Amino acid sequence: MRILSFITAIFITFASSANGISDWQLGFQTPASDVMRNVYDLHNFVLIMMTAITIFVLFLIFYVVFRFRRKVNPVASKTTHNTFIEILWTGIPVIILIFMAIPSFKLVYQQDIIPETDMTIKVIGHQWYWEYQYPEHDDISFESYMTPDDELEPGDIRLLTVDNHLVLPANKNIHVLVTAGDVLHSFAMPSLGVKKDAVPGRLNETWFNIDEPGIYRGQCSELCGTGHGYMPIVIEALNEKDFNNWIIEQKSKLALANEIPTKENTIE
Ligand SMILES: [Cu+2]
Repeated sequence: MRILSFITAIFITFASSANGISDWQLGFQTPASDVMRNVYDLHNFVLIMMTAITIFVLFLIFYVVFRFRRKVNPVASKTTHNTFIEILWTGIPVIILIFMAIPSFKLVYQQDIIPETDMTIKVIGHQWYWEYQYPEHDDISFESYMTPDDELEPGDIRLLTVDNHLVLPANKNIHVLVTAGDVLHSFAMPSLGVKKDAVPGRLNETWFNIDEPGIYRGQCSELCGTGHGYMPIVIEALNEKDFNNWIIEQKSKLALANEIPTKENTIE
């Protein structure tokens, strides 16, 4: 049991690091939502089971190879059936699978059933950027492009930095509508336990609740063309007050933009 907890500890150590991301990372990003914590726990639980089963089967193979080799066991047994053992090796795996299935189904429903939500955002995948809309906040909307290498500031993470963050409140249930404007994309945020296909002409929905303010990073996760690797997702979670201020700021920007006369809205 000590070895098993050691193996799990290695994975956990690799997974938890500042900002949830580190060089040569093995394992998951640090969970930042309740759903992801459950995904993480289920993963570790199954990992322990898998490790135990693998070691046990390996032990059996070695035991049979050595114990029944020709030298020490010249006359081979002719046994072909043993009802008791067959009941055992059918029954025990069934019990193990049930133990894995129960938390697994619980998790599937936790992800799938959208609770009462506090706000809705719409995410639209494009070749190769994301568009974010806030239908409940005066239709604020903007596009989010990856920052190219030659424009990165010190401390920016290459391929995971964007010009406009998806700004959201922390500790709120957020309803996410996902679609695409051209081809298939996928909105994936590993630390929140979210991955939803963005399908042209179809509106998919999911939800998440971010634990605390911070920066969270994801990527498009459905091959969508040559720029697929260059459309990261950056969520900036703010506390409620900062988020409300951000909304006010965006609304005034919107109002200002509408006031400036353009060719289309100037009366001649
Ligand atoms: Cu893609």
